[in-house]
Amino acid sequence: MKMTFRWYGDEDPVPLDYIRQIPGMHGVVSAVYDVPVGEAWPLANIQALKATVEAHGLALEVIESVPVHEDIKLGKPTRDRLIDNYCTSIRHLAQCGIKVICYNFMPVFDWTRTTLEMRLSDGSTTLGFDTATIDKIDLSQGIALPGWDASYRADELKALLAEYEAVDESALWANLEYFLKRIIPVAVEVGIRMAIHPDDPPRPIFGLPRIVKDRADLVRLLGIVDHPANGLTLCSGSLGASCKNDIPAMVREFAGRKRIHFAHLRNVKINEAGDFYETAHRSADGSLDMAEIVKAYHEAGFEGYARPDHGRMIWGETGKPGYGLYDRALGAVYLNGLWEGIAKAEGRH
Ligand code: DNO
Ligand code: MN
Repeated sequence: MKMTFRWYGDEDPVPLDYIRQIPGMHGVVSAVYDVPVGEAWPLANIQALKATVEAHGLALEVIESVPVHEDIKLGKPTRDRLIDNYCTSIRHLAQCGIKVICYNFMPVFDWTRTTLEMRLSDGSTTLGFDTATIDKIDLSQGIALPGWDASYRADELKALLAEYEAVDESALWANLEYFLKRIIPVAVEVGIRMAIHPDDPPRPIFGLPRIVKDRADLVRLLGIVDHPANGLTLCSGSLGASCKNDIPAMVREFAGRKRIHFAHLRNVKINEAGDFYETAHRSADGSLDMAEIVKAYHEAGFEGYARPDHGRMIWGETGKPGYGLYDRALGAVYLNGLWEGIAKAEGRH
């Protein structure tokens, strides 16, 4: 397991020098942020990012994410040109030594929360999701959702949602299949492993379909192109927000099949209604048994990349919610500690 940390480029308030000081840190996962979604990432931009990261003693082998243009998810005629661009990005990334590309296929919204600063009893703040609040939101008034309110103008959002009226789950599957059948052969050719991130949270939202939310979806997805290049980012906190998902079992199955290339490790406190909030990484702090999850990776001989996914805001830190330095650093060290303990215990038997 190679431990990594998400870094948002030069704008990130967490400097690479600090990330390097986290014990056991192999590298960062990042992206080219100044190219509009849908355009190919120029080689020079990727090379510059890689040089910056490596100059700080860290590796850049995972990209999170190369975003998928909405027209591809909608299956519009423009998708062929956009998929060509996506393939060019894959080729350029491979030329720069990238091994894994994380992406997702969620319509319109990436991860969605109803609060970015829920206060916990220890005074820290965290991200939370409340189903009753979500179900009350009227998107025709624009997005009044934390983290999203500035992303689309009200009229743009309305037009985009109208286009999705024709896209149900089966149409979205067909569009994902079309995309995978075009990009995976390119990934195979250049030695890149694609790793889809599951839907977060794992449920339909605002009437938009979501198709990467449970074991059956993952099995179906991997079957579309049955090759290791068509793989997963297994996000414990995203899938684990549904009490129907058994994360250690999913890890055993899919890491056992060598189809997990990137492990997102975080804990969540959940209830039956689907409400949840993100906790510190320890098993005792949330609903997921993190030790069991890490053990499942260890038993599967996992050699891929992992990262502490999100963290709480602690010790007075401000910045991008979920992506502060301190709690994610504690998470990385805890996860590496679990790994070492499990490795030693198994070595004795
Ligand atoms: C949530 C996060 C996401 C993720 C993207 C990947 O769990 O990991 O922001 O990075 O959805 O495309
Ligand atoms: Mn994740």
